[in-house]
Amino acid sequence: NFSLEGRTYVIMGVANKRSIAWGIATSLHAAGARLIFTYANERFEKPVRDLAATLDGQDALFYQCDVTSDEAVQTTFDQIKEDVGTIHGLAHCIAFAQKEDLKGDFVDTSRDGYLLAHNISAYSLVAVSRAAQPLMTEGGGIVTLTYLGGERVVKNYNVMGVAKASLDATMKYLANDLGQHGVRVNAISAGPIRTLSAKGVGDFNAILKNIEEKAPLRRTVTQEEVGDTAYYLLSNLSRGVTGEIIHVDSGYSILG
Ligand code: 0WD
Repeated sequence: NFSLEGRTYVIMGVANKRSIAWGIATSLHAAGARLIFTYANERFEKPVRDLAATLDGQDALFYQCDVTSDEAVQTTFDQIKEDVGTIHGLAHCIAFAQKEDLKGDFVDTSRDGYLLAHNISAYSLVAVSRAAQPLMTEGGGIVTLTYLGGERVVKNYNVMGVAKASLDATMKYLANDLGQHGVRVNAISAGPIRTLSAKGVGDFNAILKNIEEKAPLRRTVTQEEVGDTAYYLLSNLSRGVTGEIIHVDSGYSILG
């Protein structure tokens, strides 16, 4: 039940070695899984291929998939179906908002900025789940990444917090739809981690420092720690768990 030998997982959202998606990739690889990587555009193809080449004995596959296009998402999963047939799960590690919407007052968010953040960060989970579910012929797991800013107001997180609230609800409705097909859908609420995307959030260093001072574990979390929880959620160990948000955040979310 611990091994992912003979199982295939799609990992969406590796931008570089700091990406949370990469932490998930290394955890699943260590458990014996076969990996399929998708990247948003050709700019990320080489970095993703180079990273995957560092995984010993991994025979990974690579596909371009811009999640803002339903056609691109469908084409990607059609191609994966043709190339490998069955998949056992998917990690959705994708989000985007305009930098100007990640500081100042939320009330100033433009309609375009609001829609863009929701399109890439929340709707994409619907599009991807719809396309991936038919490939999970032996059942499977879908994991997405969320953040505390969707549950409460976190300074500067603004429109991304509202998009994460939508993502959390999206995850639950999908869990209800896909459960009958043996597909479980869950989210990991990660504590702040320094990544490319995190750079866009205003005063991110202050957010990290606050965790080190106040979180029960008095430290921030790592990509690997998020990766190991994704491994749990994508393995049989969590077979009774769906529609759940697990906080991997040094306990910060329990604080008032
Ligand atoms: O503190 C953090 N870093 C946290 C991140 C705390 C809690 C949650 N998260 C979430 C993020 O919101 C996101 O959903 O984790 C997920 C992964 O984020 P990350 O690992 O922090 O960020 P990063 O390494 O930048 O990967 C995000 C990737 C993009 O990278 P770029 O360089 O383009 O920003 O999301 C992908 C892309 O690879 N992405 C897309 N993929 C397909 N189609 C698209 C798109 N249109 N747009 C962005």
